[in-house]
Amino acid sequence: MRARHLLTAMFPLVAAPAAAQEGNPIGDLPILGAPKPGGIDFQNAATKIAEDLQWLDGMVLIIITAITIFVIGLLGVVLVRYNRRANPEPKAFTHNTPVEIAWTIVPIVILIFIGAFSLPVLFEQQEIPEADVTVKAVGYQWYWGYEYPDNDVAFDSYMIGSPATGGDNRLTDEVRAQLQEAGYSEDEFKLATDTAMVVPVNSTVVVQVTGADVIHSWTVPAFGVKQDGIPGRLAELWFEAKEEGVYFGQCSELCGISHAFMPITVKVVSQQEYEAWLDWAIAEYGGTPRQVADAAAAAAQQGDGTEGQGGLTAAGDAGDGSSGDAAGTGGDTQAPEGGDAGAVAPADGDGAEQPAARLVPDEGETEGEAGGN
Ligand SMILES: [Cu+2]
Repeated sequence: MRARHLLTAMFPLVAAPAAAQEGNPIGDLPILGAPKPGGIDFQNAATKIAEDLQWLDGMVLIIITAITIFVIGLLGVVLVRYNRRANPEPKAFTHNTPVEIAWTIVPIVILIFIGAFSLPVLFEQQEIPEADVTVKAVGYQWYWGYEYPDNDVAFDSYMIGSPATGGDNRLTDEVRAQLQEAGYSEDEFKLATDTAMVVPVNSTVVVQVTGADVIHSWTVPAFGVKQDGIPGRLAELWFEAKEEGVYFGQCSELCGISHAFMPITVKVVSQQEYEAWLDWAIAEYGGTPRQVADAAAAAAQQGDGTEGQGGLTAAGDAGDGSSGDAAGTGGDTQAPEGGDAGAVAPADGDGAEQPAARLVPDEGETEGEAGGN
């Protein structure tokens, strides 16, 4: 017993993931997006998308309930009034035109009513706005990798207690110690990761999701977002978190034996904390310092930017903010090494930083729409 305590006490020094996080400026945050034991409701909505989704769910639930009660009532009436004893001589007619028209029209009206509310929510999710922060989430078997393309920062995010952090996916005393060291409790086991995706509060975050090996799915329930990460494709989702805190998600596409052990941890922090973290991450993981990246982005937009965008197949792209921005990003990330941002931009503009162009390279207009609204 005593030795065990000693071990627990020693372990944070040896194997805690926090060791790799030394100097990380992000302090304690409340855990806002996590499942509750025995819970059946949604997690608290942390974005407008999640609020709208949950409202829609409630609204449709009312309609479903009304329909279900109505149908059960009808069945009850039929059972009582038209059984063999109560109604020994059944009528012989087979058609009733008014009733048939009603049971065709009424469901159509109900579906149109639902559609009138659900389509705007769908568009809200799928129309990707101009990003304040762009993060690329790459699903691997079995962890997530995050990249901040504007600053060339990239790191991996492993579940605390996974083999990569010295565990075997089980909750042991060492794992408890690791969780504690990283600021979590054992309730967050299988949710907490050693590193986290960090984003600023009240900012538009665009997450580009892809898979490196098989299909994964990046999901954070409190944000109301879920997007499959498909190898060879770059899909996008967006959110704007309203409150600072920790939000958890899990891979939501069965992706192999350790599918259950590749959770998602997102830390939403203030803008200042985010910038401090970004500077720390650039120093920790390597990347382009913010000032250099911003200057290069500005240069690319002024002069060479136009050229860079012209190099893309999309005419619609150059005109609209978000995609144009991404093209500028393509240029600026290369600028420190390549020297001339403009010369590099056309070549790498359709690389990792140019999602829309990748998906539909020949259709400028579709692209403009997809990226722009
Ligand atoms: Cu997965």
